[in-house]
Amino acid sequence: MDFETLIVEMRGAVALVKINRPQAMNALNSTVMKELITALAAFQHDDAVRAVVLTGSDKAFAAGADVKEMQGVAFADAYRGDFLAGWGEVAGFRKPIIAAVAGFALGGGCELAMMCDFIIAASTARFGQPEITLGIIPGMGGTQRLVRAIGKAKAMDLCLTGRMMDAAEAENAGLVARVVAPERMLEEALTAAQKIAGFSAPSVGMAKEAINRAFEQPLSEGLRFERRLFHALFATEDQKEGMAAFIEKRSAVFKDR
Ligand code: CO8
Repeated sequence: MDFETLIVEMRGAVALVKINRPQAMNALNSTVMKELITALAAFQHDDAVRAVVLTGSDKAFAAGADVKEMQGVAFADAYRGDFLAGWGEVAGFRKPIIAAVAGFALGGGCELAMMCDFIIAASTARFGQPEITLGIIPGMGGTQRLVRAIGKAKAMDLCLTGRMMDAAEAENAGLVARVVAPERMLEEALTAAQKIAGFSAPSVGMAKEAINRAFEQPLSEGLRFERRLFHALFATEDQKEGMAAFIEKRSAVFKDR
């Protein structure tokens, strides 16, 4: 796949997607959005892609939406065109997607990382929602996903002051799953993605779906939803294979059936 703002490489069954706008700290302009949506739509239908790692450069995962592109936007156009709504497609991606974050993940960059299933960060990573300094607020989930990830106190602190959080604070707060040395970050994310890619796709997909459902409904409904998916997996060949492999002390060979 050839893109202007993305570099896509296959690493086994994992698609590695790098945001590549070095001149603008990987700011997320409309081309990045369109290209990422196009890439994810292609991955969704490609059986060779079993997981995705989304990353940036060592300086910036993404320093936010492109301020230079946004500056002249008028309210009526933003409203009528549902400006930035397309980014929701990333959150709706059904295969596993890991954000591998080094350097700045600010504004839309932090929001994009939070749309992924989990974040593996380099110790250099810095997260923040500096929109308030520009006279706006987060527009793609910052006020909502951040509260769920790190709670009201820190979400308010970040969104109201515009300050940045380093990787250690982000890990302590629960935004980040793992923090590793910068030179190990990509390997760590690719290894995690390869591991997930080796499991049965229906169980991976259902685990993701059930966890995401926790944000949408009360506990009793979430537990019922989880249990129904759990029951459903007993209809798969992979459940029989996974359990037989455990009992026979061998590795499971999953067929996604
Ligand atoms: N947009 C456009 N250009 C940018 C952006 C950006 N967000 N960030 C950096 N750049 C550009 C700079 O303008 C500069 O370009 P030039 O060389 O032409 O002047 C180049 O990248 C390098 O940047 P700096 O010289 O500023 O580099 P520093 O190392 O001094 O600073 C920072 C790095 C701290 C990251 C700094 O660039 C910065 O503060 N950037 C802006 C961060 C920001 O405010 N982000 C929030 C944007 S608003 C937003 O994201 C709304 C979200 C809505 C939803 C979006 C969905 C994805």
